Amino acid sequence: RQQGRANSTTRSLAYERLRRAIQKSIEAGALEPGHSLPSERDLAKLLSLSRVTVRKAIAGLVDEGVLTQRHGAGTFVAARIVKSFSKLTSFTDDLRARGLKPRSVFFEKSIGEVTPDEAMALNLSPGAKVIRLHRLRYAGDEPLAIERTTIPQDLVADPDMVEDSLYEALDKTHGRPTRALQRLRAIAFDADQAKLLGLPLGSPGLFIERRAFLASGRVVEFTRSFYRGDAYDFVAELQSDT
Ligand code: 16G
Repeated sequence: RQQGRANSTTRSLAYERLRRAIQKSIEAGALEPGHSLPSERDLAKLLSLSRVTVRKAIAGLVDEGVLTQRHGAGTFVAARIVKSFSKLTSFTDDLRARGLKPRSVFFEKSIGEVTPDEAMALNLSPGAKVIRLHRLRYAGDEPLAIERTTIPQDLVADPDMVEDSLYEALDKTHGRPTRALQRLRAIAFDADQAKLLGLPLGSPGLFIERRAFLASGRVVEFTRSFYRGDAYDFVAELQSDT
């Protein structure tokens, strides 16, 4: 028993050391955001550590949001995106500003009749036609968000005008929105969302609802975004009332 206790103490120290070493490499820029780590087995071999030690160190960093794991793809250095909560930007703008490559996979790009909810959000009459987009949004190969957008059809006549970015399509038609109202709420991803984003069931997410207005005052988009909680920081400058 004595022997067992000694071993487990040594192991817990080794795991702490490895955890700190990985953290330091990230801070020093030797391990860059988005880069993958060697497999558990390779790391154990490389560092002459047990797989239990490696697994524990990695699990701790995943819990802290320093590393992320995607099923079947491995472990990555988490790339947190810092986004202003008071600037009206697009997903594409946010990623390009950080040197990342925005990409979308569309599940839906269609024209249909407005639902009561959408009509209220977009100030449309019942029966009006809308364009619907349902997209999984990536930075390179990493999925970051799921978005469902509804736009009045008369503003972007053809859904195929949205190749990847909605705001770039608006640049070519009525211009981008100049104002927006936005609500943010914490959620846990459901099974379908977690699967799309390659995250464990119940992972935290940020639900963000946006109604954006053109300079004319018309509502141009009603979007429900589901951003990965482990990938985004929202920041804002605050001012006191006095
Ligand atoms: C952002 C917006 C979303 C907008 C999209 C347009 C948030 C929370 N949501 O994701 O409302 O529709 O950008 O981006 O910021 P796009 O021009 O790349 O399609």
